[in-house]
Amino acid sequence: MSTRVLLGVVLAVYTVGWAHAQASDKIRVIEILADKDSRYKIAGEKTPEISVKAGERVLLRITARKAKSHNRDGFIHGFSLLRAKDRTKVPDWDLLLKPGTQEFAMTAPQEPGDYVVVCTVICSEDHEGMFMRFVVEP
Ligand SMILES: [Cu+2]
Repeated sequence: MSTRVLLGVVLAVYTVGWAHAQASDKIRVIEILADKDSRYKIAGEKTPEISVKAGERVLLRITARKAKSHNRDGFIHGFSLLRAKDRTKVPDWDLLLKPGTQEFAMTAPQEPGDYVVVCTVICSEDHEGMFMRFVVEP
């Protein structure tokens, strides 16, 4: 293979890789830890908080670590979104977590405002403290 052909191949592979990276950039990935101490955590944030645009598509990559207990189906934490003002559930945002890392492709609520993420599995005696602020911006 000549150097020129080889360069062409390298360039083609590079270009395809770049195009792929551009395409996947369109969906924002939000990494969350649902930890064994019954707390949500986001790397680099002292108080974890998620902020999205109304209707934005996001990929939640959630790693769950088992706390003291789990529910009958083996889920170790939950991840449910409620509207802050009346604590009503947001449709489709009612996730259950297994041990390990899992991904969920989600669409943010259309209504801007304050929301709260709550754990729906009684994961330990500290389960009530497992929540996180979630803001939808216009
Ligand atoms: Cu929990």
